[in-house]
Amino acid sequence: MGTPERFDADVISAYGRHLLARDAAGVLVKARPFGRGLEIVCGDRVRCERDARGEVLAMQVLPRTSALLRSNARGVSEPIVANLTLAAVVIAAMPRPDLFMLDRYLSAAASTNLRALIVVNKSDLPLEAEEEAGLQQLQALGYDVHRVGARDGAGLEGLAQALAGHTSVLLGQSGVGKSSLIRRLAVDGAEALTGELMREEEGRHTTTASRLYECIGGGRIIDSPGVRDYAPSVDQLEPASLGYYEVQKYAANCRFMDCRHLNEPRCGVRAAVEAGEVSARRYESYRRMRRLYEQLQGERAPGRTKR
Ligand SMILES: Nc1nc2c(ncn2[C@@H]2O[C@H](COP(=O)(O)OP(=O)(O)OP(=O)(O)O)[C@@H](O)[C@H]2O)c(=O)[nH]1
Ligand SMILES: [Mg+2]
Ligand SMILES: [Zn+2]
Repeated sequence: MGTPERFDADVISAYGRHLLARDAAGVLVKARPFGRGLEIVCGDRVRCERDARGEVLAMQVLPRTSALLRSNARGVSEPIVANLTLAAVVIAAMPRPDLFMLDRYLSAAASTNLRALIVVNKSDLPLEAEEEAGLQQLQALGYDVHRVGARDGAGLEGLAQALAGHTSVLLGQSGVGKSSLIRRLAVDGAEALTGELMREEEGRHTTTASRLYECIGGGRIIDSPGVRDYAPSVDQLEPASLGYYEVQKYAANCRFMDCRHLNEPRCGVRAAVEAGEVSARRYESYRRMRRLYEQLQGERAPGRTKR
């Protein structure tokens, strides 16, 4: 037998040790990682080898331009998706949004210089006043909020335009309609199974693995499984502001350079909260994030390093 055929491919989906990749010609190939040490996620680019029996092995993960990480329960960082340029966090009136979780996604994105935007799906269902106010505060901070309806198609052109040219990921709680949006936004999105489709059969369908699609407006879009919670990676969080823009801004007024903006005297961030320039909810969110950050750092066994 001659030397194995070598080629690079994009990972469309990774589920356990099952990889679906696309080669330069656009052909989908099934592959599996070579050895145990490779951590391959949706969006990765891998160097492959096809052996004599036609089996494809991913030998190496090519350097990532970016990755969104999470902390697992032990405080260890794990990649969720790779090589993305934009994180779109999806919320909806149902299930009831967790704005603190939204903040944690936004702070992870900001900490890693990833563009972030907020998608409010199910525009046919109104949000509670409290959540509406929270969104307006985020908008005032500079986050774009897209109000869309996957069911009736409202606002989707604007969203497709915002995603054009990006590799984006849809993130958020289970049931907010990420896969339903993919079915509208991706040229090849018909395969995205949504709760609605499955209801005809039995129960609800929930996405089990991230999958990359081609976006109608250009660019690529990744559907991801819904989550109950999200904890950013301590390796990725910007330690001073934790990715909270208003903290970054008002920290310039703090008395101490290493102020954590909790109980320190003459804190510029707390002063801004008292003056009504920073929202009390976002400040509370920052405090929770600071506690989470310190807890995750503490939970790490000494000497444990990122895999
Ligand atoms: N009323 C309303 N319902 C919607 C809309 N978009 C999606 N849904 C419904 O929301 C439910 C969940 O949709 P999915 O697309 O499966 O949600 P998901 O975010 O992909 O869920 P996971 O895969 O579990 O993370 C389905 O019953 C959809 O029909 C909308 O614009 N309006
Ligand atoms: Mg889904
Ligand atoms: Zn401070």
